Amino acid sequence: MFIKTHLVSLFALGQVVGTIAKTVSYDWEITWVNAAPDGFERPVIGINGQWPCPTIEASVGDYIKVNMKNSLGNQTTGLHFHGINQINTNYFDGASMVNQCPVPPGQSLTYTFIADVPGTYWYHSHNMGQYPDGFRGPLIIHDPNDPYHGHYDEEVILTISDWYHSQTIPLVQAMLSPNNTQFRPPIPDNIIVNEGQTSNIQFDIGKTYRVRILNFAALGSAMLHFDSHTMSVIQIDASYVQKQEVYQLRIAPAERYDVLISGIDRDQGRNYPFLVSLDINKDFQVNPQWPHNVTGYLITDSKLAIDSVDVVDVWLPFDDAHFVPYDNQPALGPVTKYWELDFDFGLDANGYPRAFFNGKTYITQNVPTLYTAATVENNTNPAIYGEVLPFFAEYGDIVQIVINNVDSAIHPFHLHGHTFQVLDRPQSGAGKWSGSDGGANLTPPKRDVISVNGNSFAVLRFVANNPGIFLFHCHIEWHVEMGLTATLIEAPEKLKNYPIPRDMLDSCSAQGIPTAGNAVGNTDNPSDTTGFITTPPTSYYGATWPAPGTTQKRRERQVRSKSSQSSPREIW
Ligand SMILES: *[C@@H]1O[C@H](CO)[C@@H](O)[C@H](O)[C@H]1NC(C)=O
Ligand SMILES: *[C@@H]1O[C@H](CO)[C@@H](O)[C@H](O)[C@H]1NC(C)=O
Ligand SMILES: *[C@@H]1O[C@H](CO)[C@@H](O)[C@H](O)[C@H]1NC(C)=O
Ligand SMILES: *[C@@H]1O[C@H](CO)[C@@H](O)[C@H](O)[C@H]1NC(C)=O
Ligand SMILES: [Cu+2]
Repeated sequence: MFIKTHLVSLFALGQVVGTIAKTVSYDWEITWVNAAPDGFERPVIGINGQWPCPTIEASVGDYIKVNMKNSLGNQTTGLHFHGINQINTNYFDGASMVNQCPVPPGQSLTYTFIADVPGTYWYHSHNMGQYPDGFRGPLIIHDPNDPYHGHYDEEVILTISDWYHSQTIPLVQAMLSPNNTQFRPPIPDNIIVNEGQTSNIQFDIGKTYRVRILNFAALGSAMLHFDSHTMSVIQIDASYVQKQEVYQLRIAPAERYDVLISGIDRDQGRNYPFLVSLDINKDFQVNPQWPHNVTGYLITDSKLAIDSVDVVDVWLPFDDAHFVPYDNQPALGPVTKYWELDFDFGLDANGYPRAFFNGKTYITQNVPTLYTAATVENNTNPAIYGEVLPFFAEYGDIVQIVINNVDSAIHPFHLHGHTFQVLDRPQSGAGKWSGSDGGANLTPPKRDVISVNGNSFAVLRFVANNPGIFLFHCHIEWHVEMGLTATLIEAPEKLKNYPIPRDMLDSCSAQGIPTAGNAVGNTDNPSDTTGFITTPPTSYYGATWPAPGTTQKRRERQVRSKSSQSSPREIW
């Protein structure tokens, strides 16, 4: 039934783009494998016994279907498709305990969604800080109607990431300990490019290359420079822009840039270096350190030497608040909902380091937020969701997000389910938003991640036209684990009775996680907050399965949810 209904719309879309839509299917078994991307061998999370993880590729209008089996043995998992808006398929957005239950070892899930907007995306685990252990890969949606068709000859992918020799769990355990009074995140051991350390791109004189650049990092931004070649940026976070020449880019965690680079006559007779530096500074403009670099080469002739270096004295990357959207769309307005978030670090009630929005830290609850919204009659009552920092937007609202960063470091913020307009994003030290729209960009760039400078702010806008539960969070994965997340509850009236796929409900019941009711699974009296988790746990086990000490609690919950009559509507 699920597949059939979608086949109808798929056919219709296929006609619009003038190509035959197809389903691209992937059968993925998730396992531990050993890899040594920088020469140091460690266990990483791979797919079908391989690492790096494969690239998903589709064309606009296609269906992407991923059959995922968790064979990790000792951790739960899940998949999020970063930048895909999951219109009408909010249960496939993949954030654990938000849109789905984590998938325990031995269980499988199928994600099926439409490749609706062309561009460069990625997929990654959105479960307990798991993607820095390697579970991530590119997701490319090709555009038969690319406005830059004919401007380039070949495509290549360039992924960049920070890299750690320890696994996520011990790193986060050390970070979330009371003696970490400086709120220090784990510091990367290295930088990797295309999940390794040699990055050579075949580069023919006379050809133009579309380089799809992605940053998979958990902390560090990437500084990128192609020596005396300019990059012509054509897309940012899967959003077309007016072609913009740049010499240097700073690519924050989770951001994507599609750039064109041409092999010109001057390049003849040598292989050309490019430099990728990992930015682990709070603010790269103040006494920066650059301990991790990779030099890659544009190979014009493999018989020639590969030895020159690209030296950068000062990084002055293009200000990414100044791109112009390809469609010149003006700023949305008038604003009908204001969402202001002041972000800071602090200690929780037990003295553990946490990150706060408006004085509150995100605490994972016992029922996925979507399942609460789908099953509780009054789903506009914030109290039923627990400490997930809920914010409500009605269908059609024009929402303005203001994020005030009172920390001296730069943080990249991401909203699920939308591309937003960046109306204002001033330099470091600009202070808090003044409350006026002065300085707002009238044709703001659109994207899904924005770097907010230190002691400064950003003003973002989007239309609430995608009913669902969407996280807004810092994409420094370590800060997610510190609680730097809020929840957008979008068009709650359209979430009542939202259907949930059978295999997703199965992965909840396999762990005794309730699938209906308030944040603790109370279906009889959802406004009763008894039993809610209101302080963050004092021990951290990440995605460890089984989670130490939770067996008894889960069994109790199982009893409670079995006794209840209501459960979400299923999709078969
Ligand atoms: C905090 O204590 C743990 C051991 O209890 C130690 O491994 C860690 O290095 C300490 N961290 C800091 C910031 O002092
Ligand atoms: C890395 O590159 C930067 C230029 O971006 C340079 O200043 C720095 O010294 C290099 N670091 C190392 C360890 O070579
Ligand atoms: C839903 O909950 C909110 C917040 O508690 C309350 O203001 C509102 O009256 C409730 N609506 C209904 C229909 O009970
Ligand atoms: C799970 O298995 C991997 C691979 O053997 C191992 O490195 C890791 O420490 C184990 N434990 C957890 C909780 O991930
Ligand atoms: Cu952050």
